Amino acid sequence: MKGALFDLDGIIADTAVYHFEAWRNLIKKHFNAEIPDSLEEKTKGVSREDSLRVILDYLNITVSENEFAALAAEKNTAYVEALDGLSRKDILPGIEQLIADFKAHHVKLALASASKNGPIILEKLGLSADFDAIADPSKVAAGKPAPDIFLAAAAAIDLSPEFCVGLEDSVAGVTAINDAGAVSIAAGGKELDHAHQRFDSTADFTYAAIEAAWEKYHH
Ligand code: B16
Ligand code: MG
Repeated sequence: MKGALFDLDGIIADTAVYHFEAWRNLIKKHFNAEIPDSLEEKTKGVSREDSLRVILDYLNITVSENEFAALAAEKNTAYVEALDGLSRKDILPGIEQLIADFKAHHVKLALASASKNGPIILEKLGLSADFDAIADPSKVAAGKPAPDIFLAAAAAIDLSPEFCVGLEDSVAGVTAINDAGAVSIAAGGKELDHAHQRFDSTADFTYAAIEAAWEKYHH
């Protein structure tokens, strides 16, 4: 195991709640409609534009291209405002120790997030210096569940994906890691059982358990 490819939202920090809250408020304000909790999983790991498409399709709402772009931009402004108070205390359980252990074992770290706000978030969490690379989601052809962002993250740390583990909390993200050829480690419920190794929470992410999973499942 030479590299770790990290998802951000739901793995490093609990920002998923802010994403969904921003979508909820936007849809309420513009269409006076509610979005059900069941849509949250369908927007996890999915790009801003694809998330908006999922929500509008669910509500049977059609908008012009300009309105679509304006809605996506307004959501992002609200989301970034909500991130204002984000700091080290918002790092999810187990993650700081895991990062320290990866570094002690010379495992390189790359961010493989669908979020264009990844660099700002790492900065606020005080983790920027720990990462060797951040894959740019605006430069990959297809978003998760396509493997592209994980392939880009592995390439950014000069590693073939087979030497890497990928850490994810979303259905789309686990599929992306598997198709990239890395070993998938998930935090979450049974919807993530397609991962090579699933834990209930990031608190269970120990270096020893992740290394054991890589030894068992890499090809
Ligand atoms: P942004 P991840 C994803 O991040 C989120 O899970 C998803 O809900 C969001 O729509 C996407 O980032 C895009 O984020 O609007 O900030 O560019 O889980 O891949 O780290
Ligand atoms: Mg995620």
